Amino acid sequence: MAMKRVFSGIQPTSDSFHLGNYLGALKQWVELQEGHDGFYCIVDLHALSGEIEPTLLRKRTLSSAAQLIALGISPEKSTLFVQSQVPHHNQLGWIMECLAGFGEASRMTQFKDKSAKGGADSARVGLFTYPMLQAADILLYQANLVPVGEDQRQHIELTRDLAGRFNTRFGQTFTIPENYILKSAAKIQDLQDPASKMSKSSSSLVGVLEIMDTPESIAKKIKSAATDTGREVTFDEKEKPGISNLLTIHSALSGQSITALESEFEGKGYGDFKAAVADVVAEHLRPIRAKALELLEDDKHLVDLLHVGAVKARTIAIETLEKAYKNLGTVA
Ligand code: ATP
Ligand code: LTN
Repeated sequence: MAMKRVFSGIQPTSDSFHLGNYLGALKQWVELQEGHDGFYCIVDLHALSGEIEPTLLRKRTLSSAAQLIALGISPEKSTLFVQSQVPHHNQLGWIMECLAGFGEASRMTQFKDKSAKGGADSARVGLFTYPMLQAADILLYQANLVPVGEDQRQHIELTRDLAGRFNTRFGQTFTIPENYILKSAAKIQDLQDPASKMSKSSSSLVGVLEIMDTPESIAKKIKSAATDTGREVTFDEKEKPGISNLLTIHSALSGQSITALESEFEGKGYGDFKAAVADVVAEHLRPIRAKALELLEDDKHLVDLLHVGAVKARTIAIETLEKAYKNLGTVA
């Protein structure tokens, strides 16, 4: 039986991915490489829906590639590429825009949230059409699985609806991706504000543990993490959101269960526990950061690797786009 195909994407919107991206999504990308045909895309065109800064975009695209490889995405096993190098994403994106209803697109909560942040008048059309481009990303590769966090559920549902609609009206063309929302994946909260998720676009990075942070910076951020009342290290998301978040992080990286950690730190204070979390995070990230920095020393090698990925991606993308055009009645 053919291997199932996995597709996922991440925006190059910051200098470093954070622990939430890693534990919530990227770790699963790495795991799914085994036994699956992985397509992993740095979605630079999606990033244009936010602030556009040319020098930053280039730097962050290469840094994203270096981090993904350092985290374990193998350019040999998987197809790692940059979205803008495969023009078929935009071509199929247009078709998806012509299938999606205005009302349907208006219900996307990510659009509502993000456009509300900057004031509805300053939101751009690209932010509105973003989910149709995302559907095109996925459908071009006939992906079976799309590993993403819970916040992307609505976009994946829309993708499934659009694929089904196309297939019904114009003939079988697209694989409808299975629901593969990473429920069990850790959801990591901001260290300073444990009520909000750790996020790249956070106004302050003090509560964001970045993959590229130095061990000193990690220790500092964890030390200053919001401290809950009481002094026992116990998991209680309501009463102790800060400590619970740190327990989740420790457990996800060390593999120790939360209950085991609670017993280990029984009778010890928050200080000891925070120091232990800082060690686990720093040790886990140390080799990843070192590998990413090494890769970033040779831009050309990284660019070459991404070109190889784009060539592989294009062959599949062309095939799907041609099928879609043919079924739509365009003259070849
Ligand atoms: P932004 O703040 O720019 O929206 P982000 O930090 O939320 O960015 P995305 O690029 O939107 O990150 O997400 C990449 C992947 O990481 C997605 O699959 C998303 O579900 C996951 N993810 C993002 N933040 C977290 C988090 N705090 N905990 C778990 N998973 C997360
Ligand atoms: N919207 C996603 C990024 C993204 C994506 C995709 C994820 C763009 N295209 C295709 C999976 C499949 C996000 O913000 N995390």
